[in-house]
Amino acid sequence: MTSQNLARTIEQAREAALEELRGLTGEEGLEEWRVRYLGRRGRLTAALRSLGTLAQEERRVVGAQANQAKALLEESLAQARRRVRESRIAGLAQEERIDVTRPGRPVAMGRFHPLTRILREICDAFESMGFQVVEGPEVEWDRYNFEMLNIPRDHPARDMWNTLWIDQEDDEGRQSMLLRTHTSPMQARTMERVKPPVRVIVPGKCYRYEATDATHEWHFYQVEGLAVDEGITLANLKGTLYEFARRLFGAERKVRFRCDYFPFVEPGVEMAIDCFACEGAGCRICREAGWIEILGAGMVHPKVLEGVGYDPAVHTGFAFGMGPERIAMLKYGIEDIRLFYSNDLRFLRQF
Ligand code: FA5
Repeated sequence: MTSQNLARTIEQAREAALEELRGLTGEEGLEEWRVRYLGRRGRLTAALRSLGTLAQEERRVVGAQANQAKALLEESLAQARRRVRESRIAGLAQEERIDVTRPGRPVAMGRFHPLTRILREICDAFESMGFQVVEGPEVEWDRYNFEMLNIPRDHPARDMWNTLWIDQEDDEGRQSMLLRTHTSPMQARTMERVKPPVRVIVPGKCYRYEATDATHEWHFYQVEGLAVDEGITLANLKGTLYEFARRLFGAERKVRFRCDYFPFVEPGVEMAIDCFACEGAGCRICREAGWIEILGAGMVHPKVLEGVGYDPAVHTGFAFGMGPERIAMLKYGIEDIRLFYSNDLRFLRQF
């Protein structure tokens, strides 16, 4: 190649490169451009390599021209890279701009389910009187749910608890496993494990084969209480439950105890409070009775104590069981128990 031709080739490559560079806006395009003109096989590099074919004087002149062109393209590339980077940053800033004067988005606040609230209130009241919270299995043996509670097989008292049985037979081919119908099995389980004194409170889910209506669910909570020690009397039971009723329903509450029957207590009682809505005068909440029943209770039956190896001549105790759904219904004025389990936010947001 003559020196004139080579000088023209360099000139053309330089012009074409600068022209092309002006139209490039992305980093990838710039890299391709660099390879095409300044890379090992690039147009300008090829021209520089041909310098060796020229006479010395010509090589000096054209070589200087080629080096200038190379320096110019390198400088232009650096500038183009700066330009592309700056415009990318400007674009990002535009996209992510925060308008600090705009009102914030509302934060969705969670809250406790009304049953969680009432369970905590009940447990807190007893914990402050020295009771310990324990929990037990919802799938239970017949032995704990009935037998150890003085309700032998085929005893008519079993009809008080409509039972959901699990397919599990004992050696005699009789069903032996069930969904617990109350939290009372934890009385026997607790006493089997520890020696007196015992003071426990047991919140937990129970299941019964029952049709649902405004006051009945087939699954519901209970809170069981048990206190066993030397010299515990019915007076202790009354005092403890009276204090509980006052904490939950107000300091001016009165309580009423009447006889009731549960096979695992003797004597057995039901406890009612005077209606906190009408102060006992009679209203819709207490169904004109002036009193509202809130739980079953009694002195632990000697047979139950014997069954777990306690000596009823030395140790006595009281037990009680209540339904927190019904207590929450009274306290918050809820008319249908099914609302607790319907997951309706319009209901839940009121608590
Ligand atoms: C019992 O289950 C006894 N274990 C309570 C007890 C414990 C007595 C310790 C003595 C000593 P009862 O079946 O009455 O008793 O149930 C107790 C409470 O559970 C009821 O007062 C009620 O509030 C709640 N309850 C019972 N069945 C249902 C149901 N289907 N739906 C909602 N709550 C229920």
